[in-house]
Amino acid sequence: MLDDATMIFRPGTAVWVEHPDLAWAEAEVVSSPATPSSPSSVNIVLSTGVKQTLWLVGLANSPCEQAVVDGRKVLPRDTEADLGGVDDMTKLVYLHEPGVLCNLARRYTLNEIYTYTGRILIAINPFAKLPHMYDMHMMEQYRGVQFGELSPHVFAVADASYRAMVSENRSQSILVSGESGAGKTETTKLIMRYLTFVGGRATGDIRSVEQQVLESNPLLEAFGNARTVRNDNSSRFGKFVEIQFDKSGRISGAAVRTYLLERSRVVQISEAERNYHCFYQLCASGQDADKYKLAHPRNFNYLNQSHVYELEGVSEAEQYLKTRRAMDIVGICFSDQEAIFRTVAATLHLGNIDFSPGKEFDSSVIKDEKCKFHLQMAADLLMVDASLLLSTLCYRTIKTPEGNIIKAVDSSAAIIGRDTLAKTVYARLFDWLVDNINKSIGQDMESRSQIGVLDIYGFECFKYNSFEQLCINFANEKLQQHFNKHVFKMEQEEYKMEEINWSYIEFVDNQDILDLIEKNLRAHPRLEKPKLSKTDFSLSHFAGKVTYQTDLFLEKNRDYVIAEHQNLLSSSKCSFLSGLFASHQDDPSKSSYKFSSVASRFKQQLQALMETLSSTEPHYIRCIKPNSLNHPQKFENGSVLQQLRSGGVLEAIRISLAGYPTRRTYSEFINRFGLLVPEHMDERFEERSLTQRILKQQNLANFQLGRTKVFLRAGQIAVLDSRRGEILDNASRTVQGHFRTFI
Ligand code: AOV
Ligand code: MG
Repeated sequence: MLDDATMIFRPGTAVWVEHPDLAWAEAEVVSSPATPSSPSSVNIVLSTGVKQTLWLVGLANSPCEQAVVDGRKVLPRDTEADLGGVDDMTKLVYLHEPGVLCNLARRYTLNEIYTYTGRILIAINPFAKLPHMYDMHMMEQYRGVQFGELSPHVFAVADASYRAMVSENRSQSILVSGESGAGKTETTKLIMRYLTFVGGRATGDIRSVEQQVLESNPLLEAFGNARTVRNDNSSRFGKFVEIQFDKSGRISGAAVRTYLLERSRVVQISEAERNYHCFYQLCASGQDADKYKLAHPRNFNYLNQSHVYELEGVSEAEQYLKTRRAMDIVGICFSDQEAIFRTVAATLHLGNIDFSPGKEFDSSVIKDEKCKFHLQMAADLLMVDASLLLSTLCYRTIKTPEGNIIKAVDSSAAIIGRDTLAKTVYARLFDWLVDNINKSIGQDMESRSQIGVLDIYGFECFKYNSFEQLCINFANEKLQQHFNKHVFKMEQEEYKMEEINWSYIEFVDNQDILDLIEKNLRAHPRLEKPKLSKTDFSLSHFAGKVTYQTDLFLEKNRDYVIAEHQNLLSSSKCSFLSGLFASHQDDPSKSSYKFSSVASRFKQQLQALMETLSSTEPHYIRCIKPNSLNHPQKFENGSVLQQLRSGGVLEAIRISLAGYPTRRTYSEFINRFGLLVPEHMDERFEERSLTQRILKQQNLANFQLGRTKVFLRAGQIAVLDSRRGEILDNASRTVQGHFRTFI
């Protein structure tokens, strides 16, 4: 926000005012506050378009409304801003919330979906295919071109990271974030496509490293993406892909790391959502579906909890073939492919095994003949003994000092056991796919430089927030800290380059909340316990306050395989399946009996990720979802603002505001403000000293003169603009006066 004392509310000044629907609305000052140094109330008139909306939404009685507003909620507006917007926010005359928002909205209308904020790329989801935006010609255009020379583009970021890696021999990372449906995965794929374009060998080999890297995407999406209410192709896991390059800048290997796959979806889906795509693909696969006795998804418990079976514009049968093709390219042999889909089919049959209460107390029996069929099918496909599968589900072994006791479980416990088995098998299958992709593509151990691309869930705040949201938001706090440090460093570098003094910039970081989550949730200003609930707690994250419900925390945090399930699956005659469950027995540190927690594993993974990232030069892409309907050309101010806030873009601007947010080359400055010193404009002037003269003459002191630019503190440019406005007004009045005398 601007420095109140220096903000001048001269009548006629163009301003932004806070607005309940539009976030910020255009207005003009009618009369100044009593004392300019404490502008508690300012009389403004809303601009024509806004008046109309106020009137239509019933906030005003007539379309021409004046209002008295709190002066602290009024910010200066640049009336000379280009209607097409600026391609870099740092070029804005006023770098503040409404300025940023209005710039993005103007650009979005023109299908300019990319905008820079310095080195950060903001990408607004167009929800439509933009012609030629990502074709070969476009990739060629961006190749080797200085960052900032062409219009902002995801290819420009990819190219800058590639060139920096080649020339400086330093690893790079591109961090893509944003809320669900904002376009992270699509952006990540475009980056990978660009990197394989500049770093590929162009051999035409269908199983080249770069093809394998690209094909890992559809494969992981088939098994790890699903339809949610927010996104038809929502990634249900986080992903970090490291592409390795050899000395000559050619791709020589790659590694994929994944984070926190949502396991619960395998057995439970909400209305309007779907299970993982692979289930529907297999059901639509024709011969293969027949082979595994599959039918329409509506026949399976794990799929029919929601009534959405199809996705708009998607043929599951075609997708199945694409997944198979991706498996071929990635190097999964035919027999493994068969085993994978057999396991997927087995999971569906498993979900149809229902239980009824048994004759004895707290026991269960299989419900009916249909369920017996599914039991047999599941056992056949998993290649395990059907009676062992049944007893695994209906009985539990309890260890006692006197020996093992076998105890029957009731039908609801049998169903929970069945679901746990399905989730375990699926999670292992997914991990196997990731491991296999890594083995098949191969790691280049000699590679000294890599480019890592991170596609990770953004900050989440729902009505009901559970364990997953805490993990996700914790990850975002970590990444935010990394981001802030980087933005701060970049600012300092610019000051250093311009040889100005920057030592007194304050920097607030979020270490306190990281400590709070990581170490212990003890009394802390950022922690609140709602009075009416024993189990809830709220955390004030950098992006806003979130209340977490802890009832399922313990259960969701458990990460071990039940001994009976381990025994059953390791007895499978299918070597693929027994392999999935065998390796852990050999490795005592990974013993499936040992209790471990999802949170501790995630924390470790995150730590490793942060270490990797800190050894790289980062590039940031913030994806923004312009509206909740996933429609093109619809820009919702409030929601975009919230995303800019949670993506740290406003934080970056805040850091910038704490220093010298306005920086102009001397000639730009003189073009705009030269008229303040007309007496000097005729002389042959030196730009730097003339700039100094203008600022001194206006009694401004909060500025620094760099080598090529002048740096101004927040609020200074508003003062200059206000003086400039006065001069222009006087000049036009004089002209009008002359004109009147003339006629
Ligand atoms: P996400 O990765 O950020 O969500 P996606 O990358 O899956 O979001 O994007 C969602 C949808 O938006 C895509 O399926 C496309 O239809 C559309 N889209 C995104 N980017 C573009 C683009 N550049 N051009 C055209 N359409 C685009 V999630 O994975 O849900 O957090 O968990
Ligand atoms: Mg995604």
